[in-house]
Amino acid sequence: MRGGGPAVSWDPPGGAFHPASTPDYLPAARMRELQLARLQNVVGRAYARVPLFRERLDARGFQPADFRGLGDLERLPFTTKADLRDTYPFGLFASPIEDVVRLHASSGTTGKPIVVAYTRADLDVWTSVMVRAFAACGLNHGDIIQNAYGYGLFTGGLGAHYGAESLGATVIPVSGGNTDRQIMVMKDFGVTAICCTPSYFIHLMERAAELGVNIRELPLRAGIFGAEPWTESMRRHIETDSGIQAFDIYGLSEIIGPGVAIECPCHNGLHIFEDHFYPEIVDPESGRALPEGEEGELVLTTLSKQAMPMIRYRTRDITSLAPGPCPCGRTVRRIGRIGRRSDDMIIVRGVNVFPSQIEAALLAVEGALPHYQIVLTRQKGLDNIEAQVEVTAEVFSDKVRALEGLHGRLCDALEQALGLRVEVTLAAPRSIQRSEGKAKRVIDRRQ
Ligand code: DLL
Repeated sequence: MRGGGPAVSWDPPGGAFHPASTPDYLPAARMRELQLARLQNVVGRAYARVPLFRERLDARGFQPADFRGLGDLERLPFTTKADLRDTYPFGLFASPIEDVVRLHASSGTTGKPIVVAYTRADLDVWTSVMVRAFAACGLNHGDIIQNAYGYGLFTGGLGAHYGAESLGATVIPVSGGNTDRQIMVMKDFGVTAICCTPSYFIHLMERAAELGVNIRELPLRAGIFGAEPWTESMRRHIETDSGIQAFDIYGLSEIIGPGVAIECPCHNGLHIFEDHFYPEIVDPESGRALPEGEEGELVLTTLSKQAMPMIRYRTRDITSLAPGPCPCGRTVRRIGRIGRRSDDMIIVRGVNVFPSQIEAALLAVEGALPHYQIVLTRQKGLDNIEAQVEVTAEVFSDKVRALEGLHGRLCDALEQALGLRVEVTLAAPRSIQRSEGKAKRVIDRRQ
């Protein structure tokens, strides 16, 4: 279980894990050498075993042997989600099915899911990056980790599970849902860290308060939150109300699941486990590589995946490579928080709007809660955008004048942020549906 990449070290059985011995601290030049060797290997493997990739390389007149430097990556074709759909279910596998020891799937917005595969060695890599991810959040042997990511075809549950277990922490595989039981577990089992989506944690905080449980008085000190976009305002809300430290974890099924990148306690970007996942940032329109610091679409290449290598996978997630070193001492590069996807842009009356802009604007106004939904409708050919946002019980039971004041402030904040008048509806506390996994923020009724 503890393989997957260069050595990582633990004290004798059951002892503490030492992140300093991981590739997170490799000098950049050594990391580039390692990446090049692994890239050459993965390109050769994909060429030999994945017909779609071979056809595309042949069409370009490019042979794996032509791959001599990291700069050659740009000469390779992209892989997209459509490629996964078109070859459903097993068409991109580079290992025979008998060597595949696990399948996961991610539900698409339409039709069939996309299927992802792991060999034994792939699972070991996944476990090793999740160990490093937890360690980056300051967790170790002795921590009690409540894993509230869903177990099943979703990668969150099992991905976090094996990482936490291999770290030597005590894992509670509670999975998502059953909120009252989650709170009982958190309180009775002395949980020190929790893994779930940020929106679900907010729901847990709210329910805990209703049940008279004060999270601040529990040993809980860290949350490993990801699988959906969230904002700095959301982090502030979580940290202020619960007293825990909130860490952002990023990943996607196509690449491995959770554990592609994670924040350290400096919270200035997410460290990529770049000995296994090679990052590029490209212009989402032209596909051209962008320099460090510029925002664009994250493209990832797996460097060690056997069962399903992904070459230049277009994640559609928009971010940038953070410049400069991190004070934590890790040398691996960082990406900025992923606030949006290239495909979650809403166009309303000709204005481009991202849900994250709406979240940031709403949460900046006192009295608004981080429970909101965006509803799009079309009347007589004209688009309408409505933001439904819950307000605190005090505000809701307050005088009409106070409600009107808040309504006005929210409308103004949104107009300023988006350059668009948004219809705001103040919703009663608990009236917007809570999610146990990824929150559904946008309801598009325009079709
Ligand atoms: O969400 C894997 C995961 C599980 C990540 C648990 C973190 C924690 P998918 O279901 O394939 O995999 O969804 C991947 O979710 O392309 C992003 O758009 C979004 N996403 C994941 N993490 C973050 C994050 C898992 N920290 C898609 N911030 C990705 C913003 C995120 N978006």
